[in-house]
Amino acid sequence: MKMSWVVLMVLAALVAGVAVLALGPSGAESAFPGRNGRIAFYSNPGGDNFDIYVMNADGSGQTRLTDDPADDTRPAWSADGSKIAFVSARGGQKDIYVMNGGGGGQTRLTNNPAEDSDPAWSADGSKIAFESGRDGNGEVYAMNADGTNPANLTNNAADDRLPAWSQDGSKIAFDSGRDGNREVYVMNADGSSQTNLTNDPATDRLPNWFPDGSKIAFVSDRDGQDEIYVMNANGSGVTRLTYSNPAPPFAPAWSPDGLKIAFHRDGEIYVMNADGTGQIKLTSTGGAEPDWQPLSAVGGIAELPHISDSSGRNFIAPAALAAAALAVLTAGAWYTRRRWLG
Ligand SMILES: [Ca+2]
Ligand SMILES: [Ca+2]
Ligand SMILES: [Ca+2]
Repeated sequence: MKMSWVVLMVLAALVAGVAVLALGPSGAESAFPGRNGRIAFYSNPGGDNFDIYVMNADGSGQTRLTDDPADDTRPAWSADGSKIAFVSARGGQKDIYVMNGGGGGQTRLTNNPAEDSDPAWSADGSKIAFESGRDGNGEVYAMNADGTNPANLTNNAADDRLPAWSQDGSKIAFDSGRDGNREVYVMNADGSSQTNLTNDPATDRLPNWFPDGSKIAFVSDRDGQDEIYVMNANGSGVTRLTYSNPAPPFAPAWSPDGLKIAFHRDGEIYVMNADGTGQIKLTSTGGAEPDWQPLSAVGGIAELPHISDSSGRNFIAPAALAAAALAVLTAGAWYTRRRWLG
């Protein structure tokens, strides 16, 4: 009898993992700067439907936030870490919803028979980008954060999807098949100047901004199977981060301090250092499309881990932040935004 339960548990875990993978890789939410908070993801440990979960950055404290019989997927934290946009089919079709970070106040934002998916907040919280097929093919839209005034930003006959809003609000990265294979594009937040960043015959997709907007992580199969890469925001300096054998990683999501990247592999959430080393598995009952909560400096610097630069200015960072990483962070807009702390 005991053995039967073990077999059933293993089978249930396998089914959950397969179901997570069947939804496909996605999750291009931006990484907004701040302290590292919790990691949101979606999972189906009971094998019946997907719900949104959060956990601490070390995998502890896994907590379910939604409890609806329909699938709830693709969570995206707001830049101030207070809200989560997500996708739910609870209205009979996939629409964008929003809730408080603790799961309260679940509110529907879109109501369209086409599939609306992959929400991504603007840094000031006033807008949410998403993808939808409502105009006949996948397009990236932006709407007010209350769901009003959705506008088609991409307007291209190919499939455009997976928006990720840069931390200064000026750019939206996305991926598109308009050049015959998937490429990571960037455009201005009003949809102008749509530019191919990857220009590679392979499948390039799933863009996620580094918290200061200087770099973009993405997934490409240019070396034979899907792996996580990083490039500068103009497409230069492509660097491969993962070497997987055999299961490929998907949906990279930078930590708000820029030192870690969460992703999913084989239907479970992992985290690694930003250079690809130190990969650690965080979940064991399924998980997909992690997004890392930014925590703002609401409590003042005294209660936060912080360091000082050579001119004596303080900013939030892990106490163990290496000098090399400090140089990168102080060169970016992320640092400029936080000078007031010092
Ligand atoms: Ca559900
Ligand atoms: Ca399109
Ligand atoms: Ca490509």
